[in-house]
Amino acid sequence: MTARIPRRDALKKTALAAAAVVVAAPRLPCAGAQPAGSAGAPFVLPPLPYAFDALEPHVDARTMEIHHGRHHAAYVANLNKALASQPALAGKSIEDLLRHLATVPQEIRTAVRNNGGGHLNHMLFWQMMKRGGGGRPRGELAAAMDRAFGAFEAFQAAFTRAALGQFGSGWAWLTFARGKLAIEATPNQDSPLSEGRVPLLGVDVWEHAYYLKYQNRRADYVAAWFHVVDWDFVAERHRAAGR
Ligand code: MN3
Repeated sequence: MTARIPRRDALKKTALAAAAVVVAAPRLPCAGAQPAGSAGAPFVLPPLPYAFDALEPHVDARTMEIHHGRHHAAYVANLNKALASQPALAGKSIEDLLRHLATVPQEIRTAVRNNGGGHLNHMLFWQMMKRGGGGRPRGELAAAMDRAFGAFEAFQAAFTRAALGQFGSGWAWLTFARGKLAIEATPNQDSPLSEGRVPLLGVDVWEHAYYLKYQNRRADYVAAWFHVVDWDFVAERHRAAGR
């Protein structure tokens, strides 16, 4: 009996330490600066900035666990594998690589486009969501969105149309370039950065992002996903991109 108490304490401490790691995980800086270790190959899988179940019930814990721990991890591993043959690219940020895909040697360009895009898209995606998110943007972003789309509801409808209209795997985005906000969709893991636009908000519409909970009901997933959007993060990216 007495022997069990220290063991339980030890287990409790281990659980607390693990929780502390999740809680203490720094939010990645947006636009430009990358955390040490993400600045160039080899790239690392950043920890989720919250627990797997933080976005329940809208995005389920099991999906988050597989999506982050397997899908995102695989993009990072395959990106590093591709870059291993190109020491000249070491030290380039993922944004640099994707912005200037044409300068990436042809033999690894598709791998960088797919896996590098997958890495950056998911790093952003985790940060674009939070527990207790949703609602509407505020401040300057809200004003800019009203100017661009008329009203938040009109933005939401157009963004949802882009997400549902993306045939097969891809993303729908709110992007920013040359002072203008736009809604667009990209196939696969293509980044708007490769087209010269800054992704401010994106929803992953690959089936791996929603199939466990929503099966073929992508529309239900997108509608639920709006409840976890971190508009403060989006506003920060908008500000950093130059408004
Ligand atoms: Mn995904």
